[in-house]
Amino acid sequence: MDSKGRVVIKLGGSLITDKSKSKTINMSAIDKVCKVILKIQNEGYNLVIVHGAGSYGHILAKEMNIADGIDRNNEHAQRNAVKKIRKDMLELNSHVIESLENLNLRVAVHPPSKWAKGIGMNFKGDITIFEKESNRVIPVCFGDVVDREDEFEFGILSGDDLMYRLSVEIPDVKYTIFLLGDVGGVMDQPPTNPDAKILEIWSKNKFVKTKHNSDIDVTGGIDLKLDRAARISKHVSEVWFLDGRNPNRIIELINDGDTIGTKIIA
Ligand code: IP8
Repeated sequence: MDSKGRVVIKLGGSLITDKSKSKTINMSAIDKVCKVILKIQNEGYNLVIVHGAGSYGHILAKEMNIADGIDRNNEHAQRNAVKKIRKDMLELNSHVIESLENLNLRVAVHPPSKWAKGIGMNFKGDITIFEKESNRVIPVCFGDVVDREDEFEFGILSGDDLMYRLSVEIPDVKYTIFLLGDVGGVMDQPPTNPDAKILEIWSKNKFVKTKHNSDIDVTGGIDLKLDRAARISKHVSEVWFLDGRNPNRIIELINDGDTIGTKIIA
């Protein structure tokens, strides 16, 4: 079957792990999303999967100040932490891969520490490896600790920056989906407020007070995601923030053109 185009999906770290407790996996959430990924492939789309770090990356990265690069006074401990976070990210990734493979989906994993250098949207790395897979093989990557070519030596490359580059540079992306762990989309008020409602549309010039737990997240939480999503929406017409706990909404979106969640426009 000819492909209907590509769907790029990020499984947020707060969906696939408990972000507050070191290395706690949410396997049932992963399995639920992977079943939907199978359905999307059966609908005739190619997929690209990115996942966040959750409690397999953010807690130790925060504790050891990895996002700010090398600290000469704490070099040895930091280098050990970099190794440990990379190993933990591979462990988290292996849970996602196992879930996909249990459904007989074929995958190709591209750990950023092996092919990307630098942080932020302009990191260096050959994105074309993600379009070279043969049909129906799903390329997978994740937020990671990467090397930097400057005096900082290493830093954190967020899955949200990977989402930007992959959505914009790989041809034929029809949908870019950010799956969130604890909300149904972008909320009109901090999600802790019981009156908070899901915004149907979010655009950059609309001010929204978001909740960002800076105690845990070393990248940029919802604000980084929204910035990258708005930039992606200049190139991809369907960019959405959806509730990862209800992944069937992706199918609804693809089949009916609409669903519960937030559409991002630049
Ligand atoms: O959760 C962060 O990636 P993100 C990666 O996609 C690490 O922002 C290792 C903390």
